[in-house]
Amino acid sequence: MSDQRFKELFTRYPGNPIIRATDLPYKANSVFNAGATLIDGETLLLMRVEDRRGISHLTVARSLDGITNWRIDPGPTLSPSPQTHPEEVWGIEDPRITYIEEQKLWVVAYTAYSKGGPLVSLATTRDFKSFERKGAVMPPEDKDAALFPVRFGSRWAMLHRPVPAFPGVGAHIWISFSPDMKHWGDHQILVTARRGSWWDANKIGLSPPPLRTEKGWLILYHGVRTTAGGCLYRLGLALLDLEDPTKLIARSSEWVFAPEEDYEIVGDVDKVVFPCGWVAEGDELRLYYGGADKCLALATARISELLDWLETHNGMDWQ
Ligand code: BMA
Repeated sequence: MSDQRFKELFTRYPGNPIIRATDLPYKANSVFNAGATLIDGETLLLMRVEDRRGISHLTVARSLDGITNWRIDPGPTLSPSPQTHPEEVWGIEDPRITYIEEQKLWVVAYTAYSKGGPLVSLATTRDFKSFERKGAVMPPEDKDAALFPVRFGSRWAMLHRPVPAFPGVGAHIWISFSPDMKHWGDHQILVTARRGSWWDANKIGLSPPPLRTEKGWLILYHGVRTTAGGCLYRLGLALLDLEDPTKLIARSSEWVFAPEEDYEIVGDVDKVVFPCGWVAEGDELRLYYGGADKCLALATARISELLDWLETHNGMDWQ
């Protein structure tokens, strides 16, 4: 339980978890880590569903208020396709959705679990019924990717998290650019994992896609702290320059959200909060996150409060 003496930036929906495996119209082990967007006046979640072989696919749920009465597709919406895309042989996971106004379509960045390790794949859709795959765009090991919704100059930009071959150097968030969303280059390290005892030491990754605000691109990222009792997944904030997203202008010192409730502490992987999507309506933000790799939960926040807090808790000097 959170400490009631201090106001938290994110408020959990009291009816959490909002979706469990038993809410699905078919048999599955778990439902978690959903991408989110608005479509036809409704909230759409593209949920990671792990079946009882251990292989994940993606399934759509829709709701008018984004909180209750989820209507879930009768079967998997997007299944791995190892015949046409061998890199999807062990499943597809953790989708992040970006709406590209210029092309009137959504780009889904997801993890394809290949025999060489997890990598970044992209697919596009106009209706979340049919999808067009662009295929693998980053080699393994790489995940936690999402596109920005606009071009910078003539190029698209993507955040992602490659894992280096040398474990000692840390896994950081990178930014890369592309003329066509298929061929990516100009790779640069953007947000580095801290070291030592920090909550975001050694391994970090993007959570939902970057969110445009008047002060910059708002980033929510997870920090993976390795402890004697296993890994702890917690969330912090960062801000990138609006015109030049290679410029990190603020970064939180403290984490802003951490596993506290039973459904976040105990599951298939304990002590994990893992958001892949958020939806902004005015100043109100709805964050959708996986709880302990087992269920889906919701928390809300005010964008203005997150930005104000980041100004007073900027930990840029503490790398
Ligand atoms: C990450 C991803 C997530 C998962 C998390 C905790 O590496 O695989 O899908 O929620 O680990 O197990």
